[in-house]
Amino acid sequence: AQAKPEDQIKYRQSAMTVTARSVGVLSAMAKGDLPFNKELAQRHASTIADLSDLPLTAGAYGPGTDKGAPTKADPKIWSEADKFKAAFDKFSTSARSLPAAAGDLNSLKTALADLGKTCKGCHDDYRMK
Ligand code: ASC
Repeated sequence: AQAKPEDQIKYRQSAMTVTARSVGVLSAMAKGDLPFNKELAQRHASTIADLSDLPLTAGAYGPGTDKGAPTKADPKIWSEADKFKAAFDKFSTSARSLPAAAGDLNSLKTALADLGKTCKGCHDDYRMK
């Protein structure tokens, strides 16, 4: 059974909130604002990877989730659903490559830069201001 629309919205926003915190920790390490710590980096990388495809696969953009609760979701998510899914898949593919890269600061930096592009790729087109 599908969750209620407002719960789907909460779910996808929660996943992105948790993801953003973990991206923030890894970014701080990449910038040198936080000392690189392999275990912590891998833990946050795994969190990002694990959460990355849930909004798509667990049902979080279903009917009625384009309005109601506060959402910045752009109507194009539904009008060009295949393109949205492709952009989301790029993010998830990049996210799932993070854990293997997070054990080394240089490979983490590269992987994180790639991930950032896929975040932005979706947000530019599918998140309203
Ligand atoms: C973050 C965050 C995003 C991305 C994006 C990368 O930490 O919340 O949406 O990184 O800014 O381009």
